[in-house]
Amino acid sequence: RAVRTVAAVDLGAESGRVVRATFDGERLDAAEVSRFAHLPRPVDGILRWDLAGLTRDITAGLGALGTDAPVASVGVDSWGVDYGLLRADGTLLDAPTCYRDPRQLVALDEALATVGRDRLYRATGTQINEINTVFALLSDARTTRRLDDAATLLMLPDVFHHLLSGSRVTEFTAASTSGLYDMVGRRWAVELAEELGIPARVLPEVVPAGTDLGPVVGALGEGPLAGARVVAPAGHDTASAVVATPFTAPGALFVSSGTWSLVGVETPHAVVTPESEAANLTNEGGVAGTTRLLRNVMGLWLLQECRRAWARQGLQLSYAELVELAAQEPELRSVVNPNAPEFLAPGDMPARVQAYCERTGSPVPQTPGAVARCVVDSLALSYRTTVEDIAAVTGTPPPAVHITGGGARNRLLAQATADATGLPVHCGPVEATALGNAAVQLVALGELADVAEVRAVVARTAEIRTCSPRPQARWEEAAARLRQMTLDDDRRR
Ligand code: LFR
Repeated sequence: RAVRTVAAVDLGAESGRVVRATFDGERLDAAEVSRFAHLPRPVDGILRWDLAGLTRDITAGLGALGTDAPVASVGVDSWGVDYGLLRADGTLLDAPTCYRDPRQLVALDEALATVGRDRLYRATGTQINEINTVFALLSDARTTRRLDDAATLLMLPDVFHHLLSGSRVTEFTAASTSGLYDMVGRRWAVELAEELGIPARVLPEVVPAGTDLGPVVGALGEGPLAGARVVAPAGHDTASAVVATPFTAPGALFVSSGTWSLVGVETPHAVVTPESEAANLTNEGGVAGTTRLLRNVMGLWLLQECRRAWARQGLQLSYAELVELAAQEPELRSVVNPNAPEFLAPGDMPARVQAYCERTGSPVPQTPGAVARCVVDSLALSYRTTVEDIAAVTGTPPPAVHITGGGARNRLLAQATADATGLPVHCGPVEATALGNAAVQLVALGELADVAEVRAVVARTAEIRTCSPRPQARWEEAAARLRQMTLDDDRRR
């Protein structure tokens, strides 16, 4: 059987990569062709992504694919919620804004005052979270003139699909992160947009994952991508990661672990009930009609921001060194609510963790190892309370946990997750997102049958490590403390 090659562009909030994926009928392998760091910066008073830099780095990465093996197709996935705006002539209006801008919290309050929490949740099935697109658009409408000239909104992966092929549509999984898409009715929540003063005319046609968006155009269409199609994968990175999660049992929990930890289960339908609303669980679109019922738990962002803060003070610690130091610290000494609002924006994260401990009466962690231990334990505890909330809403406790993404390398976090949840934790694949992106392209090309086959192929190809739980009463007590802190933080919001 001939080997099929596709290119997956996977954009994370801190770095992006271009991956060459090959399928030989047995194995699905991913080889990184290039990786590039990027950072949002303020432009015109709003934190924005470096669109020009990303475009340059993606173009260079695709150029480096080489011409040895023909590339059948290319697709882009990225973090959710952010978007670009096209003018009527198809040019991009300006650089896409970043969901970590404090303007979004202001807009969230305005939306709550305008239509209320129930309306926002019931019209969409999306958790109320300041990062959602709807709040950025509300802020655009009320504080800028951006929307005056905007003809079409494209979710971020589709901004790059547009640059590659000229397409002007948005893929479903990406649209589902907006907080403006009705996950039950499967259409834009047009009425909600209008009630909020967001012009519904900018909301584009939505297409399913696996849609052929046309040939690669322009200079790129003449290099390694000559003859290649642009095929929309599951544009939302979390959706791509879950496609390539080799679940060992029905109803198992996924933790897609990168900048964020997305903690949830795959369900056949959106779950929009008073219970899911009270638990603020979100419904995100998956491939082949599925939904992910999940919560955004803070992720490795906390450790990455800590590393950046220490580096500014002259202390360079690799990620692995930091985890090593944390492993030497006693567990559960200090616990924070990792989802507290003060941890969202970039800044001096060790100081914020210390201040949180001080305020809530935990011993204040003094060393990098102690701060990192506190973060790891707190994340694991937050996974546990999310498991409990999901089980209460679905009525089915998950039998196991699958951690994918960069966090699947962190053994300390995996063991803490097993201990906190009392469940076996399977780690891997680390490159789930790129594999899932490629796999959906391969399904569209007719090389793989469906998601079940994708998962079977990933299970045979990837290296999966399992941690067994060592349940202890201390995790119970700590989880109760986390629940209390979460209630207090929600009251402070
Ligand atoms: C993960 C992710 C989450 C989304 C957050 C912000 O990378 O896509 O799913 O909620 O980033 O976009």
